[in-house]
Amino acid sequence: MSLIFGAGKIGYAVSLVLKKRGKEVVVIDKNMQALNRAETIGCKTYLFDFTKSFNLIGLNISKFKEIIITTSDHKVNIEALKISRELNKEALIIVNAPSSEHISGLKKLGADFVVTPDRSMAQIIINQLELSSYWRNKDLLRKMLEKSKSLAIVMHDNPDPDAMSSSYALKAIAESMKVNSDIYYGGEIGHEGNKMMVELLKWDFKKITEHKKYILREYDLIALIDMPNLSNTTIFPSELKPDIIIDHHYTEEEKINAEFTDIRPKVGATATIMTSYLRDFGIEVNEQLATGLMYGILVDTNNFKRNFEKEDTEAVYYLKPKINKELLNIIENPNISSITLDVLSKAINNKKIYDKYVISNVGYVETKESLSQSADLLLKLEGITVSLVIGIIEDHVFVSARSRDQVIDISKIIIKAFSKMGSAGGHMNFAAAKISIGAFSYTEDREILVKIVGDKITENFFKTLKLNSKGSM
Ligand SMILES: [Mn+2]
Repeated sequence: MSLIFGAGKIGYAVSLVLKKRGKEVVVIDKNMQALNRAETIGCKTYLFDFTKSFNLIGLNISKFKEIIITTSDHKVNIEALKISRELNKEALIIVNAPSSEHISGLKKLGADFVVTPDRSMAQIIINQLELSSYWRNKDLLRKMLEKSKSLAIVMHDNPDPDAMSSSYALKAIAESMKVNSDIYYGGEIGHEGNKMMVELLKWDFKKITEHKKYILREYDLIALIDMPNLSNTTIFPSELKPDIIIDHHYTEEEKINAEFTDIRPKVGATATIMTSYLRDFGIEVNEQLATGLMYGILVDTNNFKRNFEKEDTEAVYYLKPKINKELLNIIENPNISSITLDVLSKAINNKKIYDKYVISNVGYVETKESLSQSADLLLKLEGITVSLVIGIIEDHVFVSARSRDQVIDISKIIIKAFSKMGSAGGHMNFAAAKISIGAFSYTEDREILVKIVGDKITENFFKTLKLNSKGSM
C-alpha cells in the first residue's frame, strides 16, 4: 500500500500509474477538489492541512510500504518526511525537492530517494540522446548495407563464441538486405566447446592466412566484430579501412575510425548489441543463431558473474524462447575428445605429489590445450594447491601450471624458473612456459628425452620455490 502526500500534478500522476498497476493508494492533501479527482481514479483520500497542524490522527503511517511526498511546498515536504520517518522506519520514502541542493539534507532526514526537476530533466535528455543515437545508428547501418552487394566480416584471429555468434548475426542482417557476406578469421578456433558450437550450429567460417588477406579487398564493405581495432587480427589488409565496427571492449589503444561505429564498453557482450539490431531490424532469429548468441553472452559475462548491463539481460530475455536448450547444454558441456582423454589419464597416472604440489609429465602430446586441461584436473585433487604439467609438442617443451594457493603467484614462479630457457608468462592462478627442445640434452631416444625434460623442469621449478624435491621448505 502506498501513501502519497500531495494530490497536485505530480501526486496525481504518480497515483494514476500506481492505480493502473493495481496498487492500493492513499492520497493526502488540504485541497478538497484535488482529493475528489484522486477519488475518481479509485484512491482513498485523507483531508489534512500541514500548514496548520502536524498531528496526523487517524492515519496509520506505519502500515505503508511506500511513502511518496510530492507537495509543491518544500517546508511541508520536510515536515511530512520527518513525521513519516519517525513513525515508519521501514518504508521506502521518496521526496520531491525543488533542486539538487536539497538532496543531502533530505537524505539526512531519512529520504531514500530525492527527485529534483533539474536531475530528472537531465536524465530524460540523456536517455533520449542515447536512444536517438542508437536509432540513427541503426538507420545508418541499413543505408550502408542497402547500397552494397558484398560484406566481409572479420573476427579476431582466435574467435570466441561472442565473436562467432555476433558475426553470424551481422551476416543474417546483411543477407536480409540481399548483401552477400563471408566471415573470416586468421588463427584457430580453440576449445572443445567452441569447435562443438561451430559444428552443431552448422556455421561456416573462412580461415585465411596472412598472405591471402588481399581477398578482403574484393568486398564492398568490411566489418570488424568484437574488436575495437586491428591489434587482434593478422588478416586485415593494412591499406584498407574498416567500414563497420561493432564491439563492447574498452580500449586505451589506438582507436580507428569507421563510417559506422557502435562500441558500448559497458555492455557484457557484442552478442547483446547484435541481438538488439536483430530485434529492431525485425529479423527472424533462427534456433542456431539464438543459441549461439545466448552462449556468446553467457561466456562473455561468465554466466552473469562478470560485468553486465540491463541490455544483456534484455537480450537474454529476448533470445530465451528461441534457443534450443539441448544444443546449448551440449555446447556448454562438450564431450572430451578421446585424444584429450588419453592425455588426462596419462596426467593422472604419471602424477607425483610433493606436499601440496602435484607434477605430471605426460610426454609427447598433440595439443597445448590438453596440457592446460590436465593442469586444471590435477588442481582438483584433495590437498593440492599447485599443479604443473609437462608435455612435448613437436620440438618444444610446454609447461602448464595452475595455482589456487593464496600465497603463491604462479606466474612469478614460472617466469623466474623458465624465462631464461624460453618464454613464460601468466597470471596469479595460471601460467605457462614454452622451451625449445634444444635446451635439453640431445638424444634420439624419445623415452629418455621425456625423462630428462621432466627431471630438469621439476628441478628448476622446485629450485625456484626453494624447496627440496620432497616439496617441503
Ligand atoms: Mn566479446
